[in-house]
Amino acid sequence: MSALTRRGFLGVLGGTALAAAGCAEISGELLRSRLALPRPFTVPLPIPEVARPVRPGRYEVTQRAARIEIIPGTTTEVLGYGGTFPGPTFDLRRGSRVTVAVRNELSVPTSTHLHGGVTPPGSDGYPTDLVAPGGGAKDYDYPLEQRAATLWYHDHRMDFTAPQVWRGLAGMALVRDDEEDALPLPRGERELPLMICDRAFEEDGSFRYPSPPESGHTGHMNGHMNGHMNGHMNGHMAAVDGDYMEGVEGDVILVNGAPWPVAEVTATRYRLRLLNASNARRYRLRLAPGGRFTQIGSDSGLLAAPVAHDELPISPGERYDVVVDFSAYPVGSAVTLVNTLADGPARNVMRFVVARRAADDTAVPAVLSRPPGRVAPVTTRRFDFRRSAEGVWTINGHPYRPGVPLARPRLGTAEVWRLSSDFHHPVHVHLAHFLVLARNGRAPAASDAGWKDTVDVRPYEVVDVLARFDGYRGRYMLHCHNLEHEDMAMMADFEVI
Ligand SMILES: [Cu+2]
Repeated sequence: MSALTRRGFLGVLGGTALAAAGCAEISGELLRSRLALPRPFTVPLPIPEVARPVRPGRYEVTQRAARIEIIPGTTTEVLGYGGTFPGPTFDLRRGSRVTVAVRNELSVPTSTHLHGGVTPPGSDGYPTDLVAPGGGAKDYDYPLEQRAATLWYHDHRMDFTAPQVWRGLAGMALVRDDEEDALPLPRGERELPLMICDRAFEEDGSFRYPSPPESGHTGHMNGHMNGHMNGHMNGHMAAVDGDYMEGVEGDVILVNGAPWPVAEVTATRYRLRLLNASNARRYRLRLAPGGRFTQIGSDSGLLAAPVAHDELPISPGERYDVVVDFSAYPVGSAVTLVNTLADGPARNVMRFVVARRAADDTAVPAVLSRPPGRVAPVTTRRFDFRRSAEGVWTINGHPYRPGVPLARPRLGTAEVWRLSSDFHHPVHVHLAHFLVLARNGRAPAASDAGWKDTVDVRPYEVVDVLARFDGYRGRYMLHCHNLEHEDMAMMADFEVI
């Protein structure tokens, strides 16, 4: 990147030059760890605890700081749901309403968003709907009137989502239903939730994150970045150093919070629920020495029929529900999940070791489910995701303006939303689920199949999605799920009327 900082580079040359420079698939700036990286494939894959209700329909979880061992031989202070990273996995059922009482014993405010949830607006984790630090609490109400799917939850605090998720405030939530239960898919120990994210570490094992010095303090509501106040209710504060405004990528890949873990598997089918929980890093996942992913589900539930992939691109916030058949490998094989977009240590994700044969009565049926069909859109709207000349990330030219909806879709209707972009912007829509209709006017990618809530919009791409507004009226949002972009104002409200 020569002597220019990346920020200067972008500012001078813009994204076209960035793409031309061969960085077309890279969506952030690498932050290197200051400690010796651990050897890959030595730490066993952890499986997060499953949250237990305190009584039927009610969970209680406390956000607190805790010291855990992530890099062997060091400890890391995490901000965790339940003091763990990842937080506990919520194993939920369609139509079984639950309340999750979140108590905040951290020193920073939080707002919890159930990503992929069809959730009433008051429980959706609006960025200014804060739970106060030092003991504040909020009951989040999740009716879960939605199809079985792999969801996740994470902090959504205004301007500080990126550093707070980086420090640990994320976990998975699985919704199950009768339709899915009736399928002969792998389950139990052969169903693995895999939260993939990258991090960097300081020499002492603490998380490394490029916060500017002033954001070490709290209560800086009158701070702002690049002079940009533009209707921002509480002023805009950069939680990340400007050199990293493209997004922060770490050099250590964690799966379920462990660096490049290894999982012993039997020579049978496994269901892998893949989640990219990274702030900015995109992955193109492959199996080495070879193999296929049989995709059975997307962000928002089971596909109508399975789709085979040699590789899967996954941008921040996206999920793929896949089956891998390890009987295709000789016993004793090492099967490595790799990211072909990265070189160096971050190319590895995790490893499976095929330990022994075992009986397998599972199958991937040719018909998986009956997802909701397409309905005719009532209108088309455009949302342009772009870095402004002033150096903030905007939607339709505006940095985030809380309370100013860019759209008012009607409950029960569908709309085409045309998403255009100057860079990598994984666009996430709250509440509404959508089908990808087209990329640059052409057919979507095979990996775009199914109902989704997050779509990878790449530099100079125009992606058309058909979004259904079902569930609730009220205030929701769409935003870029590159968390640094999100914090630098690439969000907008919409109101379902
Ligand atoms: Cu973005």
